[in-house]
Amino acid sequence: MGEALQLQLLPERPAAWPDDVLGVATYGSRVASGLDCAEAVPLAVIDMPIADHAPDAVEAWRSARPMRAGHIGDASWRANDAWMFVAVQVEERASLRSATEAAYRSLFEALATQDYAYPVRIWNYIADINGESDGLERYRQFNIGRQSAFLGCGRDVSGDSVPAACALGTRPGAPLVVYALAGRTAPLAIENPRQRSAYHYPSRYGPRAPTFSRASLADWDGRPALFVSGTASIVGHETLHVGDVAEQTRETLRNIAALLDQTRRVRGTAWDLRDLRYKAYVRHAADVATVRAEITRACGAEPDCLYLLADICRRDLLVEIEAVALPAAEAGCAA
Ligand code: 3EB
Repeated sequence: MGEALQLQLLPERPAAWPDDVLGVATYGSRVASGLDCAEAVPLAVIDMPIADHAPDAVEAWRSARPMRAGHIGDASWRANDAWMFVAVQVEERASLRSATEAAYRSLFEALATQDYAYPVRIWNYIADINGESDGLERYRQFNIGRQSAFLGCGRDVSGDSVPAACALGTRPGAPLVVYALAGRTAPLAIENPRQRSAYHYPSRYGPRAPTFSRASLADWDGRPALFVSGTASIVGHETLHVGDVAEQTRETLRNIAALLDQTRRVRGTAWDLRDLRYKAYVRHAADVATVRAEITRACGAEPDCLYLLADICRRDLLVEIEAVALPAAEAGCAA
């Protein structure tokens, strides 16, 4: 693997992690959920079934430069001079809101110890995301805790420095799992002209708006990497095509295409839907074939996409799609 950030998807955990692994997220319901602190690399274990029969999917982030690693609070991290990966796991004790605040404080603390000022992309996995506890939908509680940690740590909750993110549901009782990639230079947040910025959603979606940008463009050594947040069938701030998974998938892909257009306008990059690598979260197993067919049609050929079964943060959403475009690996480097 080369020096630029790389993402590799493996069918199972290798016996040992290569030296250039920054951090790992595993999906699947075979392994126990949680974060394994005994591992040599930060490992976010997400208890989420894979749609393709495969028991596990291992998402390994790699970058061939000298690494250091550590733990602080609930966070486990590994970093080189360009990228930092942080995995956080918090058991929910008092409330999801306080667990979220604790997770984010650990995340920001880990970044600060290594002078990584800029979280670029954050993945959030929340047990029973559409359930209710303490009289409020759990995703809304999560949003309160997240926003209050951002504010408490002196971070903006709107505008250019808000990281890209996603937030999906896991099994009730699972711990809160958050993982992130961060950099030392400010990424550019990209918003979607078709959608209200999530940090400006009206309060009918919850007392505190979600703190995330639609995409984040990082530039390392002149090579841009684009992280597209979880994207759904939302135009303005409203869910469209309730009950119609094919139309929701098409609307979601129109949103991602609009983000790529916007990225082209602000930075002159030239990515197209077919250049991205995807993760698709599908609420109902019976809808996976439809989602796959729509993604394949929009890309012109079947893209690299991991299909997962998950609850989405609004009850009326049936699908959410995230994506990345990474610099090509340098020629001549062994895999
Ligand atoms: C949306 O656009 C759909 O709370 O971090 C997408 C990506 C969504 C990230 C988050 C939520 C989040 O509002 C949901």
